[in-house]
Order: sequence, then structure tokens, then C-alpha cells
Amino acid sequence: MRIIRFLQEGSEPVLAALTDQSEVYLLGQTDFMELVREAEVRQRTTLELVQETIAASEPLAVKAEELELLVPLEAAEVWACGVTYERSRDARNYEATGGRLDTTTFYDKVYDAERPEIFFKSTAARTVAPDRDLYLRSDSNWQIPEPELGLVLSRDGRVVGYTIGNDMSCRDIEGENPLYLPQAKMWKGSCSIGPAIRLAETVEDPYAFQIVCRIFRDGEKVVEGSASTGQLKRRFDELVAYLLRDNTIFDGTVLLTGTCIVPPDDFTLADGDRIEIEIGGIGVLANPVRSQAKGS
Ligand code: DO4
Ligand code: MG
Repeated sequence: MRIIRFLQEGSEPVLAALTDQSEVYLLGQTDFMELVREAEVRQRTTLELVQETIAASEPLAVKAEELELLVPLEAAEVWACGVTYERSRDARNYEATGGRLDTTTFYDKVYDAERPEIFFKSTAARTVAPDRDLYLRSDSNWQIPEPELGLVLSRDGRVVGYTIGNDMSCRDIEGENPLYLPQAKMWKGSCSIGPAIRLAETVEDPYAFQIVCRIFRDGEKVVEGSASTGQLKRRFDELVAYLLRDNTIFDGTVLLTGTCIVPPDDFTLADGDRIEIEIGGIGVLANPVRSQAKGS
């Protein structure tokens, strides 16, 4: 069972359930965390509450593909984990050393360390919905999407759902100096989430998600890569525990869990590209890419 948000009649944000048969049922709440909290108060699981609504109503006479989707939740904060997959460690090493293999870097150390890399990625105002423009930084010549599984967390750190996130990144800025990480990761339109939240209680094994990333240029596929969350070096509860350590998080915080798909080293995103990130059981998060100058 998945939860989506969309604009009804072009103006009113509504929350809906998207069933495995692709039927859309309106829910009474307007916000995903409101649904989660209401289930708690009524001593039901979120799934049970949604199923009760579905049993008492009719599906909308629309196709899910026709809806104007919004972010599935307006996460006040999006955090992200780094170097949680071997592929990411190797790509960062390439950026930082220009391909030298005879040196140990920060990335080798963090991959093996007890403490994971966790960084602040985005705010609600910077986070983009499905099909909305993501932006390129004007001072970077080496930019890529990072397709990641996102954990939707309650304020006490419970995983209440899974979504898809794009942690857009500038490889040249980070490669120049890791202290530039916030600039390599965070700018207007550098993160998207969606298209749906898969309810946590409907996921049997979160280490079995299949992730595919495709990049299209002038209508042609120029990059394709795939991975599985089974390749993750760490456990989700370990990542969440570090995020919460001596920290306060908002209800509905999204934690991106790192990338395992990195385009070839000679690839950089360009104005007009289209990025698709598909995670089986969640959906396809698609966004066009624009340069800041054209999009502002
Ligand atoms: O160290 C930089 C960030 C790495 C990252 O975002 C990732 O591994 O996904
Ligand atoms: Mg990342």
C-alpha cells in the first residue's frame, strides 16, 4: 500500500491511498504524518486505518499517471547518509584523488568506521516534487543524481514508510575539498522525493529493494544503472540511531540512505536532461533538470 499527495482540481492538496491494483482512494487527512498519528490515537496500524477508509469508499475515476503529484510529505528536514555502499566509496575516492589507488582517504575511513556519515541535505522549501524541475549549480561542471531509498521517520525515529530520494551532488566541488560538502549537496532544487510513500508495515524486507536509475538526453537514454539495498554496508536502525543521537528530529523527517549507483566518471548532467529513479514497490521518481539561469 502506497500513499500519495496530489492537487485536486488543480488547487487543493489531498492525501490518497494507491493500491497495488493502481486504484486511488481519497483519505480524510491532508498530511501523511497526520494519518500516522491518527492511526496511533485509534490504536490501529496505519495500514489498518487506510484499509478501513478503502472499505468504506469508492476509488476515484482517475488514473494515477494523470494526477498532478506533490511531494508525498512536506518533510521539514531531509538528512542523508554517505558512503554506505562500496560503489559510493570508490566514486568519492576517484573524485578526491583523481583515480590514485595508493592512498587511504576519508572515504575509506568512514566506510569502515563505526560512526556513519550523516549530513543535512534539504528543507521543505528546497525539496522538489515528482515531475518538477531539479536545478543544476551554476559553479559546478560535474553533477550527478544520487538515487537513494528514503526512510520516513516519526519524531521518535520509527520508520513509518519508505520513499525515493534524489541527492543531487556536485562531484567537482566535493572532490576539491570535503569541507565543501554542504555546497556540493545543497542548493535550490537539489533534492526531490516521491512519488509515493510505501507504508512500512507492507514491506517484508527493506534490504531487498531494487533501485534503477535512468538518465535521458534529447529523448535518448544515456545512463542506466541498478542496485539493491541488499548491497548496503550498514543497517537502517544503525543509521537512524546515529541521526537521533542527542538530536531532535521533526515528525516526518526523511533520511536518505546513500547511493549505490554512480554514472560513469565522464558524465555530467545538462540542462534538459530527465532523471528517472525507480524503486520496485514504491514507484518512479522522475524530474527534468534545468540550469539555474533558465529556471530562475
Ligand atoms: O561523502 C559524501 C556524500 C556521499 C553520498 O551522498 C552517498 O554516498 O550517497
Ligand atoms: Mg548521496
